[in-house]
Amino acid sequence: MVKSCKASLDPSVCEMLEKARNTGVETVWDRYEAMLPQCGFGETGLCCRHCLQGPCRIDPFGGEPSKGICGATADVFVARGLDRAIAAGAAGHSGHARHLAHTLKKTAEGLARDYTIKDRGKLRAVAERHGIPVENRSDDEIALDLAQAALSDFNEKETPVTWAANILTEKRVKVLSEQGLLPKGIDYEIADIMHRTLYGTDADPMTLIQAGLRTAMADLAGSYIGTDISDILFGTPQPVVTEANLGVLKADAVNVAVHGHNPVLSDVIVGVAQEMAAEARAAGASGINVVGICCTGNEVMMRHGIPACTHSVSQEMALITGAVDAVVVDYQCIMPSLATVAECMGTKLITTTDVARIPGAIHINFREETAGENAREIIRIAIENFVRRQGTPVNIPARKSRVVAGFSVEAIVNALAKLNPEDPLQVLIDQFVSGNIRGVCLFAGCNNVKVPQDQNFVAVARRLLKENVLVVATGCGAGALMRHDFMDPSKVDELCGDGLKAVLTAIGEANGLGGPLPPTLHMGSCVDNSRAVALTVAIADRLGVDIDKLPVVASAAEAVSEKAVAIGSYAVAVGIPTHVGVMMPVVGGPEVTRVLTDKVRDMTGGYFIVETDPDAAAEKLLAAIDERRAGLGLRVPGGARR
Ligand code: NFS
Ligand code: SF4
Repeated sequence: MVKSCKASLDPSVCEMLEKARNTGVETVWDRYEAMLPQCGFGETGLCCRHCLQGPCRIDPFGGEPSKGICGATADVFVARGLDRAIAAGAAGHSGHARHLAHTLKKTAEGLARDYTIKDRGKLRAVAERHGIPVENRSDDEIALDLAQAALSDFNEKETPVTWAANILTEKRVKVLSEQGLLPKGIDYEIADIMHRTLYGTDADPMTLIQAGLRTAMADLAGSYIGTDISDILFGTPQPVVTEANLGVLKADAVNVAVHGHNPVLSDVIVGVAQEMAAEARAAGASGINVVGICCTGNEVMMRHGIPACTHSVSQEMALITGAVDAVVVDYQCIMPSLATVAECMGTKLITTTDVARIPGAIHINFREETAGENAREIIRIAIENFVRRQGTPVNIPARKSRVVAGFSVEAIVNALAKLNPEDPLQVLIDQFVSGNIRGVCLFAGCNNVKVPQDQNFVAVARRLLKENVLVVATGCGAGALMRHDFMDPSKVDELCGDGLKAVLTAIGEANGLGGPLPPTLHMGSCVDNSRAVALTVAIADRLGVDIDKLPVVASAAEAVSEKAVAIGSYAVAVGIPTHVGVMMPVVGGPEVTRVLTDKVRDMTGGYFIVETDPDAAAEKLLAAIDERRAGLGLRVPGGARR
């Protein structure tokens, strides 16, 4: 058995990679190696293809050419590139949100029989936040208005996007409005970026950055809508115990991996799989084992305790086990290479949405109106595949980690209420003041093939936990941490500093867990970074200060997707120091780099920390936390740290 490799910190991944190499199956790491050396112009953002006179590239070392053919400078190149990345990310998150809004609408109209309103309390709470009357009204009436309100946030209006203006502190809304960073409409801002980055349009790096941050706020709005409606339709997460890593696959079961993002599909599959267990047993299987990959895995883990198979860069490894009967995808972060790996390994790849078709996959046109039927068809394909694969050996690495997940804001507040029913947030605030909690760090985003998988997440989180920083995580960042036992309560002793240990234990015990909460709190998928914003806003409101005063930081330690760029940018817009652990394709623009890592502080209070060395990144995040502690007049451990 292979214990370690350059590709990943996770021995299971190394084991599967070895198998792939021995059997000649090509993986993401092979393709990365074949790509080296990567283009230095592109890597620093100094390549432009925005018109047909290009491509143009600028010398990153200040030599010639120093401008594009049209005269665009390095800063214009990188600002335009950044803007388009943010727009693409916002389009992804808000496309997901729009899908959910339509599902909610169809549910309320009685057109989607396989969906119900699971969390009536949240429906009412969200409706009230958006000024929708709830008194003496049916769920369906409220849901219809809410779906309509969400959909109308996509278009340009006289007033700003409500899912941006209604979810923040009053002070933050004022700051954003003064800086021109409140989006007018989600689709409007995305289209505005495409307009201003068109050949010969905006050539001022500052207005380009401003538009980028405004569109990032539209990304937050889309994400927030995604979380709100998912909770309403599928339930608001509460703590669940489950497991993670390739070891959750079962050789004798029909293994169905749900991959992608939207619970509209995966939540129904989870339900249908339970109903169809007998059919699987009749085919000789021990049952149907639904496992998650990437963010849809996080969605069903948070709500149903479905185990996580793997995340992000190691998605091919799930198939390399030979045990996955079907991998069912909706959209986003699905490597096209899955089609080839699936073919080699005898897995059925099933695509389900029109925006994400993959040649070689079976396509099932998943619609809300026929959701149950579609899900049954998918499970049946998986059962047939199970029958076919009997007799072929499978290799499932044994390793798996215990995971306690499900920490929605509602769940966190409930847990705190056991210690202080009148004022749950006061519990956290007292611990901030005492220094038992030094600050909060959100780990988010992906695994990047350029970084040994999980290395940056694990190194930074390990250091911060020892320094009593409360760690919350989402997306594939949560995936990284759960694979290395950071969500196993029994690891609190080993991983956390004494102050944090005391807090996690007190909360855990008050909640009858007979021990601490896990070292890091899993808040959900990437759209659920909205939950981290909501928690931060609640704390800020409770203290009567704005977000940019709080000792709260974020880290996308191994970012990949343009969605991660959009998330990082909204984190900066709402006032949070945000670490990115891979090279951003903006560093070729000196002025833009200066603005994003420094000057933007004057606008929003947040800023980017671009640092590829994880130890240095941890130090910088701690320094950012301590600077804010000092600003609030709170004790800084070990005196002034800088
Ligand atoms: Ni976020 Fe989630 Fe993962 Fe990255 Fe992709 S699945 S939405 S983008 S890779 S964290
Ligand atoms: Fe070159 Fe300007 Fe065209 Fe970009 S927009 S490809 S810099 S001429």
